[in-house]
Parts: sequence; C-alpha cells; structure tokens
Amino acid sequence: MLADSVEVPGECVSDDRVELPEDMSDQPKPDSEAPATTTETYGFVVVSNRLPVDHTVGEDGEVSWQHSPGGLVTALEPVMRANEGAWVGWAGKPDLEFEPFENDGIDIVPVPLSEEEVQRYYEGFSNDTLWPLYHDVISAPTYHRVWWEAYVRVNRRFAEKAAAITDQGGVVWVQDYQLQLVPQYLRELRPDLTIGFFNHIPFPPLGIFSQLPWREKILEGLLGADVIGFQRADDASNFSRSVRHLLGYATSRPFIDVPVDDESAPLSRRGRKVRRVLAKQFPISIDSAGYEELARRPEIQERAREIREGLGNPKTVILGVDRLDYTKGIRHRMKAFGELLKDGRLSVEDATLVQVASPSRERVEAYMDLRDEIELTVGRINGDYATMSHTAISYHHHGYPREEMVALYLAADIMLVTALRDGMNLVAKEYVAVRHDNDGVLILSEFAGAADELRSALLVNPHDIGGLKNTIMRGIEMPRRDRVTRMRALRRRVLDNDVAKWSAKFLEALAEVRPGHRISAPSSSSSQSPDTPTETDPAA
Ligand code: GDG
Repeated sequence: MLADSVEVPGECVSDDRVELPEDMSDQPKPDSEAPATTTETYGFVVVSNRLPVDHTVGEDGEVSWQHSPGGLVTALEPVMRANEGAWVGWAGKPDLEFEPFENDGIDIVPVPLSEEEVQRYYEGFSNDTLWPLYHDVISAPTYHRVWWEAYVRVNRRFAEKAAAITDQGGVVWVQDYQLQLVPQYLRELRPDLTIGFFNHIPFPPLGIFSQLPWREKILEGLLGADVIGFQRADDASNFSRSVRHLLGYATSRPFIDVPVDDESAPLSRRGRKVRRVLAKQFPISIDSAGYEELARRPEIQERAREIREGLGNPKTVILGVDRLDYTKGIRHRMKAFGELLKDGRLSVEDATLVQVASPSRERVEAYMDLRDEIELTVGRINGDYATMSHTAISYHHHGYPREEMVALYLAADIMLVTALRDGMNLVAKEYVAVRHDNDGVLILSEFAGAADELRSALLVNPHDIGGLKNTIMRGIEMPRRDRVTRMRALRRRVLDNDVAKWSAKFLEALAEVRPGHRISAPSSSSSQSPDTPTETDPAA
C-alpha cells in the first residue's frame, strides 16, 4: 500500500508506497517524452487505488511519470501485455486531471480525486476506518458518515472508469480494501464482465467486522466479484461467516451463493436462482528470482559488508523493515530488544537493531502519534546503552532504493518481523529470497499471513515480550547447521511460490468460474486443481 508517502500493497500497488528520497530513487528515470494519449478499450483491466506510476514535476516545471516497478506490477506486466491490458487508478496527488497514456508498456487510465476526497475517502474511510478495523482494532477505528459517502462516490467513479474502458466480455481485477464496492457497481454497469477482487489486508472476524455501520453494503460490494481472493484461509472463512450471518446467504466453502433475479441463473439446493462466487485464499508473493539476482551482484554484497562495518561490526545485526505503521509491532520489538540490553543478556557490542521505518500516511493522526512514540523509545534506549563506538538501535525514517534494501537483508543475521496483524508481510519473503547463502534467521509473527507458509521460521507471539526476548536469543545462539536447515526449507517455499504464480493462480480461478472468459496467462505452468466444496455451512 502507498500514498501521501506511498501505498500499494507494499511494493505492490496498494496504497502505501514507500517514499524514496529523490536522489536515491531506485526507479527508472522519468520518461522524458510527453505521454501519448489513448482512448482504447482493453481485454484485461487492473483497478487499484494507486497507479503504478508517480507524477513528478521537475525543477523546470516539466511533468513526467516514474514507473514504480513493485511486485504487483512485475506480476501483472506480462499478463497485461498478452491481453492488451490497462491500469486504472489514482495518481497520488489531489486535483490532478490528465488523459490516459502509455507508460513503459502499460496503459495508464487515471481517476482524479479532489483534496476533500483524499481526506475523506483515502485518509479517512480507507486508512482511519477500514485499516484499523481490519487489523484487529489495534488502533480504534473512526466512523464518520461523510467519510462513507465519499467512499461510495469514489468507488463508483473507479467502477465507471473501468466499465468505460473494458472490452465486451473482458476481465477486470480490482485490488484491495479501498475499492470494496467496485465489484458490485461494475457488475451493475457491465454484467458481461468477469470480475476478480483481491484483498491485500486481513478480513476481520465477524465480531469485529460487525462494528462497521455499513457492513452489509461492503459485503454486497465485494460479492459483485466472481472470485474474491484473500491472503489466508482464515480471512476467507471470516468473510464467508460474515456473509452467512449478516446477509443470510448460503455458503459451501469455498463458494457463496448470491441470490439473483436472473431467470437463466442456476438453481441452488434451496431452489433459489443464484450466482456462485468463489472466496478463498491466494497468498501473495514476491518476484523471488529478481530479489535473488540483486543479492548475487558483487556491488550489493560489498555494500552489505560496508553496512556492517558502519555499525561497528557487531556480532549480530538484527533488522526490522516496515512502513511506520501501528500494525507492524515496532514498539514491541524495541521493548524486547531494550529489555535484553537492560537485563545484560545482550550488549551493544553483541548486537545492533537496525530499524527502517518508511514514512507512511503522515497526515493521519494515529501515525503521527506512533512516530513520536517510537522516536522517543529509540532516543531512550540509545541514550541508556549506546557507546561512542556502538549504537543500540540504528533508526532510519526514510525510504531506500531496492538495492539498498537487499544489501540490508544481506547484512542482517536476524530478520525480525513482529507484526500484530498483517495480511501477508512481503519483507519476510524478501529476506528469505536474498539469502542464497542459506544463512540467516527469520523471526516471524504468527499474526502475519506469511506464517501460514513459512513454518520453518522462528514463529513468535509479539505480545509475549518474554517469549519474544527468548526467541531473539535463540536466533542469536542458533548453530549454523540449524540455520541452514531452516533457511533451505524457507527458500524452497519462497522460490517455488513467486508472485507470477500467485497472479496465474488467481486468473485461472477466474477463468474456471466463468468459462469462456479466459484471459491469456503468459508463461505460467502453475495450475491448481479445481476447488471442491469441503463443507456446507447452513445460512444463519
Ligand atoms: C500490504 C499488506 C501485504 C519498505 N520500506 C522500503 C521498501 N519497502 C517495501 C518492502 C516490501 C513492501 O515495501 C512492504 O510490504 P509488506 O507486505 O511488508 O507490507 P504493507 O506495505 O503493509 O503491504 C501486507 C502486502 O500489502 C501485499 O499484499 O503483504 O500484509 O499490509 O516490499 O520491501 N522498499 C524500498 N525502500 C524502502 O525503504 N525500496
């Protein structure tokens, strides 16, 4: 996810894009030529809050666009090329109108937002209502009717744009929680389309989701899709349970029968005309080979050595990389690390914690408060324990180029992921992908979606500070042979299940649900056996 800072699912297009310092951007240079406009229609359309390009204005006032090659873009680029695809989204700045254009092989179709819509739809309803609600109410969600009204209006605009540019019988894939009403609006406008939706963040349990004053509307919005993808099996079953209890529809996992007025629709077992929606997990991944390729470059390995030297060559480098977000458990890991220093189980010569906290959602109050709190904690711990030659926590409130991130992963003996709730957590997968030496320890929260797949990590409950401290010590003391055994197993998982396989599986599921609406999946050999209902849940 990305936005004011940035947002897109992580480096994917969600909507917190990581803000990179201008002189350190790892993005390709801006296209210097004026974009060519396009008024075409497309067989395959991706819709996300943020576009995969950033609008930039040079010192001379000249406008250009920077392609942001995140994981989602990397995964979808070949599919888009094979199907003449387009990407619909917001350019990340308010009140910015421009014509569709082609950028680096992807046709870009903008949806403008006013300053008020950015405040209400994006910063308000998306980031201060849905985000905390969907992450176990770690921070209290705010409910404002005017935010909801803006969310409805903006979702309708995205749907209208997608409806206007998609070919007859085409495929539209909607991304993430900012756009949950788009599938329904799109189906109303264009019943001929095949519609997919992928939720990059968790879907909450019924008891929490029920707080939302507009809960039925959100469910109906999502059920406009043919396939609804989630990160974890638990998210899919939370969703099905909410549908059963709040809408009364029959579910037979992984399917949901949505009643329709269409005479030609099939009959359900209860004798109702229904449209069948598939709701199941499609765990997202990364461009694993791309990360490994960067990690094998000699200059990046040299940079990793320099980083360690710059830290005073501590015996152990522990690394945290997160958007500065209260869901990531940054406070918990600092508390555990600070106590290990206090208890004398570690000294600053033994271990340094490097924390990259990329700027994110800086206009939302909860994020401003979090930043103050974390920076106070860093200052206290460093004040108490740093020496002239060794710091305790090396804290960085910046975005870095991807090459630097890879060097950091290579420099780290321990990767510490302590999310209190996280849809997936790509950082955990990136760390594993770069460790071609099969060394390094991943400590991973059981509340991150990645924990379902990365079972050979050291799994932790970040709320259990005593347990977290012991796990950090276990990671530090782990013999190389055990580290290698675990890392090999993790790497098999991450290299086998990359982001290309993720998108191919999702698109295959879409094609199966609506045969005849097949889109060309370029080089994927991955195929999934068709889902069979495993369980029948009576409607509430
Ligand atoms: C959402 C869900 C889900 C971070 N700092 C820098 C930088 N990053 C990159 C990381 C990674 C991405 O940002 C963060 O992705 P995460 O998955 O860890 O977290 P969210 O941003 O919250 O993403 C999450 C994801 O969507 C995908 O579905 O996994 O659960 O919350 O790729 O490397 N990249 C660069 N410089 C930085 O300073 N270049």
